[in-house]
Amino acid sequence: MKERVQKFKPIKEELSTRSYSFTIWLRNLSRSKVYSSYILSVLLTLFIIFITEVNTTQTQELQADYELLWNYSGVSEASVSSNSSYIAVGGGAEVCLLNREGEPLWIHNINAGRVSDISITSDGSYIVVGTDAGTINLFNKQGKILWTQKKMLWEIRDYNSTYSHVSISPDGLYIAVTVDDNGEISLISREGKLLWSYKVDGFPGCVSISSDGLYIAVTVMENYKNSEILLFNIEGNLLWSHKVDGYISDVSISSDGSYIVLGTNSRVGLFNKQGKLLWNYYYENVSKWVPEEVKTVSISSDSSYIAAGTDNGNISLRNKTGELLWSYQLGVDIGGKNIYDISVSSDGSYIVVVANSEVYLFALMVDPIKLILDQARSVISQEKTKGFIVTKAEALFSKTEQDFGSGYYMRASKLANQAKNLALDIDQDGVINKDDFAPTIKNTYIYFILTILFLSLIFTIAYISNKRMMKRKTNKCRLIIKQLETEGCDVSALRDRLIKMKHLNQIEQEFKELEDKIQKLKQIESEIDLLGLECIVKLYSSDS
Ligand SMILES: [Ca+2]
Ligand SMILES: [Ca+2]
Repeated sequence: MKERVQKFKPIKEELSTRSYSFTIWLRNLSRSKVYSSYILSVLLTLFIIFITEVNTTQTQELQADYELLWNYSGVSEASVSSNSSYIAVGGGAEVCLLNREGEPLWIHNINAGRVSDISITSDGSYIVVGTDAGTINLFNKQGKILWTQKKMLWEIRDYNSTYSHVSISPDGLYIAVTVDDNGEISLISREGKLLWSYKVDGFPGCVSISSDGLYIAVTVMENYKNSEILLFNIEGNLLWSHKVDGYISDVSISSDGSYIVLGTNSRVGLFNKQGKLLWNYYYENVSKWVPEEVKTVSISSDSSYIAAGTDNGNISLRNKTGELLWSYQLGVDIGGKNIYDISVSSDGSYIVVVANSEVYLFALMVDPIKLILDQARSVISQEKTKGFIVTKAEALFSKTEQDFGSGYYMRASKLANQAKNLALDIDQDGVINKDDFAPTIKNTYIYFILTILFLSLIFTIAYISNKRMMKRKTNKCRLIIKQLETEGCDVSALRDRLIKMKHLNQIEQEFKELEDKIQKLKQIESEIDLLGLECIVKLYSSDS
């Protein structure tokens, strides 16, 4: 046994050398560890890409500042088209369409009742008017009354009711109506056909339909203490409902139905499409006993801006996260006007407010927007002169100018910032052109490729070192086998097996077994030599 240990000593020494340790490390790496480190690196690279993408898509929040353009008397309800080209207003029996300058385009006197609600399509093509005499009327842009719904509902159903609230989808295809007296919510087509009705337990109040007409938000007053907000789909199925303490004064849904804003008592609340309350903003009490009541709310169709008006004349504009962007106090000299209707244009550039029988148009101040556009324009031309291809930025900027010309100031400012960012960082990897070692290729892609190359290198080194080690071991085995063959042993089967082996540890095992066998054979050989032939004959005869 001693001899065997000594014989293996040189191999052990070899094992302890540094180069061998590195080979072992690589060999281990070539198995399970390398896969986990490979996956980890890929995930890390993807994470970097994700972070960079998120960073580049972030847009600057504009600090809004509005100015009062004009006001118009004799109004109780108002609704604004997408870029404030048209403002439909109603007061008493009069329905009027105003242009952006506050000039009446036409005035129409309805036959029965007073205007209780008004809603205009995004392009101003259709105006739906609800009255307290239980009628709904559809007007076109020219002021022609297309139909009046009274006969159908009153004759088919045997009750008198008041259409208190109406909302037309911005494309004008659907009109959502609530009938408070009989507790019904109805959806009517533009042609005046009743599509469905839904009976609720209580008095339905405000209604708001999304741009694509796919969602309808309705408020219901259950009793004097509790209200409820309901969301329906286009087929009239109730998607969810949410109970609210107190009285809900107004509801407004964004274009795609993603957000629903609610005005109730002294708070404004924002819900998502799934009915989850995202945030609440509470107004402080005006006096010790009287809270500031939220009377009206409106969300821009792009869901970026939420306007709210209170009975104390407070107008506020918030972003989706609830952060206050702008606020204004209407009628400070008379202790605040009672705001009862508010309507924000599609991109938040205009806010129409109705208070104390007057309609006010607030517009975003254009000078700061002009400045943003000028900055973007100069950055794009600068980058162009540096030799960067800025066609994407230029295309976006021309859209920006179009938007600005059409009165979509908020959108124009956002697009201008995006165009500027696109020109400054043409590959949108978060590194500006002048600091970017590859301005036209996203750096994360380069890092990703480098990671792949590095891992491939590790794989190759591990593979080669493994192969070398195997070769060394097999050669050693071959030598022993050869020696055994010259000594007259038949080891052909063992030789074939060793050559076919693909794994190092398998060869090592075989090699060890082989060494053991050789040792045993040598031991027997020496024993035979020592004992001599006589003893063997003796042993043989005693065994038998
Ligand atoms: Ca870049
Ligand atoms: Ca780059």
